[in-house]
Amino acid sequence: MNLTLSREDVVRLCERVEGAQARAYAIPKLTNEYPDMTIADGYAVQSELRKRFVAQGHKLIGWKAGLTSKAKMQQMGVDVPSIGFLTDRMARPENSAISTADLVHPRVECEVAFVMKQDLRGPGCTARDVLAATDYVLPAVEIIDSRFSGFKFDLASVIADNASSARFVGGGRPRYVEDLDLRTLGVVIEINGEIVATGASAAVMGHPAEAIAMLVNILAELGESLPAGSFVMSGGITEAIAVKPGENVVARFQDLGSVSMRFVE
Ligand code: 0L1
Ligand code: MG
Repeated sequence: MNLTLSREDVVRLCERVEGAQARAYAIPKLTNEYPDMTIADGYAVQSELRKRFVAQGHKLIGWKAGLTSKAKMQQMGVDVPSIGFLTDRMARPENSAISTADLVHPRVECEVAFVMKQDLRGPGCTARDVLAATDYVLPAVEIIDSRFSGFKFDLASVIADNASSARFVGGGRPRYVEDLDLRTLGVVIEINGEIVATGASAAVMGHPAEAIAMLVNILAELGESLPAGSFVMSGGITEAIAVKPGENVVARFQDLGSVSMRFVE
């Protein structure tokens, strides 16, 4: 991986992203100041943030693949997927009230989440390896929150901002992968009872397990692996939908049940 940032710059950018996440304010994309920033630099800032959170007592519970569907890539103007880490502080229970006061640009995505029963290590991890290492899958909603002003960003900046990770809700009906066709699961997102997006799980790289394999292979480039017990989200099946206080969101997944939450001030 091609690093251009010095250690001091990585720490400085990590503090900037951490401040924006913790106090919910928008910041300019990082490449305004560091135009040569690479994807590897973005991951260096993200890794610094992860280590800082863990040192502060946050528990790393898994990872997410992001920008894994054409709809998402087109929506955000990027052409390569990304990964981010998930901690216990980002988890919210099903049917809970989620505050928007501590978020900058909250948007929801419906995703298939995997819970792993075996460690996985890249490079060369395949979708078949992922399916063999999966304990079960369940439906999830990710609440992403880009901290960049006016959604103006590039891949290096998004990756530094932990791929816009903010909150997530898992729920519905956990199922074994052998009992499902994970490529053809239909999903519908409703806001206040109205359908706002529909899709099928093949939108995620042809099969959501492909996104998890990609994630494991990126982890290998970062010198990391995916431990058994991890909760891993495979990426939004439709474009992301902006949410605001007063909205009830229900994501209905074929064969996996539904996941609900409401947004409040
Ligand atoms: O979860 C994701 O697809 C990551 C999205 C990163 C960019 C955005 O904020 O939409
Ligand atoms: Mg997502």
